[in-house]
Amino acid sequence: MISVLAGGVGAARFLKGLVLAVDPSDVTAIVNTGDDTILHGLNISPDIDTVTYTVAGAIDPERGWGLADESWTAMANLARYVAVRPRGSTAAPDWFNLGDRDLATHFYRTARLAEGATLSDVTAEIARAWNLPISVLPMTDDRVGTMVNIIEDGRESTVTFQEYFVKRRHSVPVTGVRFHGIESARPTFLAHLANSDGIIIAPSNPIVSIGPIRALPGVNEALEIARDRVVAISPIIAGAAIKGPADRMLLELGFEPTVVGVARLYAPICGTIVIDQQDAHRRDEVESQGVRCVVADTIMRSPEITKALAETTMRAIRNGD
Ligand code: FO1
Repeated sequence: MISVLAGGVGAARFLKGLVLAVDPSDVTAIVNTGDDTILHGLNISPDIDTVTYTVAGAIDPERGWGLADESWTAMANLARYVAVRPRGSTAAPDWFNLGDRDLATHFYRTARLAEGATLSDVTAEIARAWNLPISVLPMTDDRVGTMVNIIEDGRESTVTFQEYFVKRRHSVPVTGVRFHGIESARPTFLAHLANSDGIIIAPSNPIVSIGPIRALPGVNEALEIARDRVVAISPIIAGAAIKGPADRMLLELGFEPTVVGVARLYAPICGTIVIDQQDAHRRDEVESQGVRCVVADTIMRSPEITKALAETTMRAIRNGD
């Protein structure tokens, strides 16, 4: 069994290549739910949906989130209510775009959770509806919320992850991140970690995508024990993130936004780190952090390149013993 610790777009693209390189029925994606939010009374799990839609081949390829061939009639009609919304009301949140087709997923998830199903159950049902060849598991069935401290107009405040990422287009400085509810949340996947032949840390944001998964009670310790079977793919290439604010966020929170900084963060829990060929000259510095270093093409521009990256990652797992 292969477990993949996953955030959103980068992880989803990697999984799409992994299923070409190994038997997909051996793969479980363990997905961050710290980005989950409730809007319009709907339970929205963006990273789970990004993984599901991408592996299903249904994702919008340009945006990297939401469904292809989407229409936006429901969103357009919200404008009518924005105009009459009383001051202070959070109804009609028009800053978070939910496509008409995508809404069906949130309707189903919300209704099933209201019936008492767990998020794990519902996620498996949605995966089945999309004929996914892999298993998708939320990191926890309990509510965890990533909260971001930001500075805006010179003032510090705390907002939810989506209020930072989408509403403010991750354009404001971050001074801290915490995971509300994490202490009492139970991970769904400790047995998976113990039984996995390999654990892959996908190329996701180390702070807000992999961070919540690691912070669940018992997970970091389980990864330390499994360390020789854990391989991480750096989401940072030549000092920058391909997509999203990972580079800026690392810097703002006092970490080095380079492959060396990523190696330092992951060294306690991973035996090998895969870095991009553009960073090949930093191999010795990465290894000086106490991890083995493998160089590959990590920019997932095509299914062939992504499959080759997955094969390299699998070889690194096998050589970890
Ligand atoms: N990202 C945006 O930048 N703008 C949006 O309006 C937006 C809507 C959205 C709806 C459903 C969904 O599953 C994802 C959505 N995302 C949107 C992406 C999401 O905010 C991020 O991908 C993750 O939370 C970060 O991994």
